Amino acid sequence: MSTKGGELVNRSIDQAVLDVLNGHKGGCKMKTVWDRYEAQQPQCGFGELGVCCRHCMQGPCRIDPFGEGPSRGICGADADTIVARGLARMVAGGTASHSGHARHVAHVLKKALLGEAPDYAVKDKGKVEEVATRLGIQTLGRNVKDIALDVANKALAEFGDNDETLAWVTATMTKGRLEAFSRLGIAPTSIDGSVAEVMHRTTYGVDAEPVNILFGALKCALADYAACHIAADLSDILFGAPQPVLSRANLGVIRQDAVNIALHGHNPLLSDIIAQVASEPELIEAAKQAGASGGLNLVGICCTGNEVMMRHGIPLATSSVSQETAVMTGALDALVVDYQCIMPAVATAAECFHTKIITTMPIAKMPGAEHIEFSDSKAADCARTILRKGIANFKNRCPDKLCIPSRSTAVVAGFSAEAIIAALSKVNAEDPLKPLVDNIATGNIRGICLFAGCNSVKTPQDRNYIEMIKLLLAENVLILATGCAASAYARHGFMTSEATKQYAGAGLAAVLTAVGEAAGLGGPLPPVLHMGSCVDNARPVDVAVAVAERLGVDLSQLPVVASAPEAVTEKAVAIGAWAVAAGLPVHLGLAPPVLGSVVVTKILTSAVSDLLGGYFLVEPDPIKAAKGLLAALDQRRAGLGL
Ligand code: BF8
Ligand code: SF4
Repeated sequence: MSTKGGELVNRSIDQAVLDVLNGHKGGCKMKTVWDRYEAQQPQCGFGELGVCCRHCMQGPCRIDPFGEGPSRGICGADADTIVARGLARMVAGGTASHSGHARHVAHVLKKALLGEAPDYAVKDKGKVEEVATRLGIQTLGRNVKDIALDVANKALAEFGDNDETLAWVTATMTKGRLEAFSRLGIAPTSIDGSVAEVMHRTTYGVDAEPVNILFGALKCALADYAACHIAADLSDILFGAPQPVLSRANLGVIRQDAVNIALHGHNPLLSDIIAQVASEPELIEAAKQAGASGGLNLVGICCTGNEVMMRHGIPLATSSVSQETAVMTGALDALVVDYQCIMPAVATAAECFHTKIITTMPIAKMPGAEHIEFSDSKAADCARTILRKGIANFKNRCPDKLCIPSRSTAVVAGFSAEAIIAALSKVNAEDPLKPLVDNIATGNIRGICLFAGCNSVKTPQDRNYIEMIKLLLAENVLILATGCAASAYARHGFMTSEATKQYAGAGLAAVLTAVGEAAGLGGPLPPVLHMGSCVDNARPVDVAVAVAERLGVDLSQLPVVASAPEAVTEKAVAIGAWAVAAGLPVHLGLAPPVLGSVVVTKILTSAVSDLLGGYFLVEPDPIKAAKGLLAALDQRRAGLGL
């Protein structure tokens, strides 16, 4: 088995993934994402540069990047227009996904409060108060259900027609950001409206001005930010704000002696209920009766995995690009999916094994899968039905096909903004942010880097993450992580006290030790704080905004940067765009399809910085990328006189 990049090792640096790729018993029919990537070579250069357009049926049109062929599409659109339109549509796709997730949670919260979804209830009363207060909803003397209903209604109103800027933007951003958004005309007033507007302005014969299109994309991206924040807030209300929790990560969490059921996708609405009912004695007994002495074992994949790890300590099996390897262990009795980042290839992989693929959402079905429709009015019954399917499938497991790597690492996850503030308050109860701010000022913490985004087949899985972080930690940069970035650091052992001792520079290690010990963890905080799934990227913003307000500066002045070194999805593009709007330098390890336009590339990598402070930094080499981020942090420190 070879690949474009050479040996198998070039597919991933996760040894558990390599163990399965090397040792699986799926036979020669078994193909993975890496085989299919190889079969796609060479990929279309026009597409890679973003200079092809299919927005009308006169096309497809493509622009010759070398200047020898057509410089305009049939309608007259040039490379700048075509690239900007394509990028804006990626942002709209990402926003539609996050906002679909957020709307779903908001509807279920409302139904729960009206008694129409009896398996859900307000779990975190403190969060209801916190969100309501932030939004200016009256809380004094009111019962929590009424307050929560106002929050749910306010969230649902964000999707429709509004005259004002979205409440979740106004209530969670700095004054300086809000002024910049209004000055540039990018403050969104409707989540659905922003997505629809991008689709409108990028259709045949509407917006041809690349700068104007990019402003439209930024407005949509800010709607994506609001949607992510709503999803995180409302999930906390229903299921509790995460608190530090011990767990494990990597394929070794799949157990030979148990019925293994993987939860994959993004939305916790079903997976949290599955996590709750999985401890019912009848189900555990049923698993034992089926022959699994170890009972029931839930594991997570992708962001659903992050959600259930953060709230229930359920171990994480693997991340997006390696999702097929979970099936290839031969020990996954069911793979339960909701939506987003689920490769249809899991059903193809399951043809070589016994795994039952179960789809649950009406908008996300897949050939080869069994569909058990999720009903929020009967969520627990639905969860039990799914678990029983997995249990019943245990008997079909073929012992000859097992290939479970023994590798897994310990993880401390669950660092919501609330959990971070709570840990800091153990050091200074009066002023919890003071230890953080003081240590940034002294340089013990040189800056903060948020790692987000996916694992891509275009680079060895996890390599960029791991090489970058080793350098950044040694240079005293505190790391926050979400999504598949969090998965990478979890699987490689960066979310433990030991990792702080091994990798953090002296200043950072001292701070993490002081906070960890004060918080009663019996050792340092991990050097990488797992803040959750991709919608949870709103959580680090909350921390950064609190720090900015404490210092009386704007987000664009803080020594805070972000990186998506292996980004894949439209959702990652939307998040990257709003992080730039929030004022952050944002590193991308793989170039998005924009390089066919010099104008768009220059705007994204430099001109936007004059307007918003944030900008994209594209650098495939992880060491150069880490150095670039350090330089950006130092520039900001100098700007603050540090
Ligand atoms: O929302 S990091 S591959 S799993 S898109 Fe998907 Fe990317 Fe993973 Fe979560 Ni986020
Ligand atoms: Fe070609 Fe213009 Fe149609 Fe795009 S919108 S396919 S550039 S004619």
